[in-house]
Amino acid sequence: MEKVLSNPLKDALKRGKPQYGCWLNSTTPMMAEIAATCGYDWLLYDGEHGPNDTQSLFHQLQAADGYNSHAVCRIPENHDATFKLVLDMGFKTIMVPLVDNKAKAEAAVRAMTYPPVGVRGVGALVGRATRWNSVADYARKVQDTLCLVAQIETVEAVNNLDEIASVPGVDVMFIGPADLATSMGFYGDFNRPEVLEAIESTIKRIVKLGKVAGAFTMGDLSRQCLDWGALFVSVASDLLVYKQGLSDRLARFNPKAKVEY
Ligand code: 3PY
Ligand code: MG
Repeated sequence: MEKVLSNPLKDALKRGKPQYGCWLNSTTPMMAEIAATCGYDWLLYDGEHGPNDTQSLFHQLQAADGYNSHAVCRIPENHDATFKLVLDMGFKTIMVPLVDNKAKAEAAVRAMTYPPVGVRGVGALVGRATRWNSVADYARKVQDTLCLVAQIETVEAVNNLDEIASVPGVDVMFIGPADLATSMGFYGDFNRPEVLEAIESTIKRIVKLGKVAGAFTMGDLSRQCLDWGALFVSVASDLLVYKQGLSDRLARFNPKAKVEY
């Protein structure tokens, strides 16, 4: 079980240790707990592209507590009220989609920080983050244990990379290849050479700027991103592994089985 006022993922990244993650879109506590038994450094609960709501995020977080995989929450948008909800639940690492410029990065940092610096509302004493008022001094001590992962996934964000990296409180800059490819005009196709070149050069620039680089990857791209200097890399997706595993199993016995759409 992870201590309330600690963030082993952030600590490991500071030490330059690669952290391998799994993307979870299945939205159920049982699937989250199964994933937590596999030894990933982090599990991402996807509030942007999965049918998650506040309750499902909360119950997955509870189910997978007690294992060693750090919980990361991707929120649906860069919105103050959403940060507040998931931070009060006890998520400490928050991924924010579409951080395209400095103003959006600063807004995310403010949403994760208590006044007078930021705008996070004070209510964690009735939340799981403080184990319901069991952790004294939470508000004063929590900030260093929070980790902000800003998604770099548009041409605009790549163009504004230096400015975004200059914002204190942005801990990780994380490439979303699908949105980046689409923003470059190649609808979702992140295997195109132009997109792979953009991913490589962006990771290398992030590292040069002194920030931790990350990327959503699968298969060969995971290895390449690690070789290019990324430390925070997703290497699996629960739903894609599930579907592939079920299809492969059936194909051994009935290679012709398929469903028409
Ligand atoms: C993307 O590829 O756009 C992501 O955000 C990763 O899911
Ligand atoms: Mg994306």
